[in-house]
Amino acid sequence: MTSNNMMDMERRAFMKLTGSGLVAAGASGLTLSTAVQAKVPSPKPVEGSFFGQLAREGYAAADPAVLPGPVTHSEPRTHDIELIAELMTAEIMPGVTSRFMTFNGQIPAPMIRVRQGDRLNITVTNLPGNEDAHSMDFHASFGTGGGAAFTEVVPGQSKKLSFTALFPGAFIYHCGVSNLDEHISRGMFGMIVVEPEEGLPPVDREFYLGQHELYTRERFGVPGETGFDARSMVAESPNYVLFNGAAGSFTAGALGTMKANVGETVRVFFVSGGPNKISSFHPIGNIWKRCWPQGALANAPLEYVQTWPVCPGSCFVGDMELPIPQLVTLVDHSVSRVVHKGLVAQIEVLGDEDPAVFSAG
Ligand SMILES: [Cu+2]
Repeated sequence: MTSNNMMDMERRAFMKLTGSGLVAAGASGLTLSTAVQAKVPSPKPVEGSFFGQLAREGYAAADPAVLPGPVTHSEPRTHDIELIAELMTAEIMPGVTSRFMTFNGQIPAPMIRVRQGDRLNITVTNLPGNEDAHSMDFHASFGTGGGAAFTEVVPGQSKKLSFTALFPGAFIYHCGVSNLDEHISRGMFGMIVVEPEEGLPPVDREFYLGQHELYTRERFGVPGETGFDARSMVAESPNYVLFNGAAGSFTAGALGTMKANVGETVRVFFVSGGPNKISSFHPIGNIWKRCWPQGALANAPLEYVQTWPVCPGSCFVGDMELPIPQLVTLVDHSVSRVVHKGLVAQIEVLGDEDPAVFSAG
């Protein structure tokens, strides 16, 4: 088989996965006729929970709409947080599985949300049935290795650390063992949001996405359990680049689109796990109306940004306005990762048309 044929095969597999394919979807090829008939209920923020909810059984993909709500307390609080390393077999796409490494059984790991000045008591547990040591590196904390030097746990072991969230921002946390590149690639990363004391501007709806690249022995879409491939990791040449550990994750043909209503402002909390690739994070068909590059929440946001490079080991917080019904297709604008490697997620915006904003034909 020629490499062209193989690329065609990947593209066909991917277009099947995403329904009518990225271009059609982004250009309103997916019908929104049902959109105007229903309104998406208001989100119910998760309070005090550091476990999310999976988008679908059999996947490790965290439901992007299940995340802790905005901080409401005005005095420092203490949070007890348990992060549990769990090896699990889950689907990347129908018929293709991987042995993922997770915290709390989801990718990305649970979003932790606190206020500047809060105290965090973290317990890191490595389940007895696991095979490898794990640890935790918090970019939100001072401390050697971000805490990784004190939290390395073998299977069956737990360790604790505490830190005060002294500075605001959206930060990654990730496994910090010596072969952390493999562990992050296999799913061990998440986000901690330290809200500034004055909080963040309110929005109507929030989503939580994490991007990472998965290095596998088998090419994209080859059925069966795909093994991890250290050689392609060292070459930084992944077969899969994924949002939340699934191919075509939040599209009609895969785990379903994210939903919002016309007139809402939505916020995307985005963590770039890497381990190696920068994400050129872009909303096709929309604009980052207001965003905090690299999750630097202590600074004034930028406005009307089309694409922002989010480094591995960093985060991004971006708000969008939704004036019309549409599909907003979130991508890394290194678009071969979208067409050939599975990286796409869509927000389906329901409501009434406004021809003054946009009309076709
Ligand atoms: Cu690990």
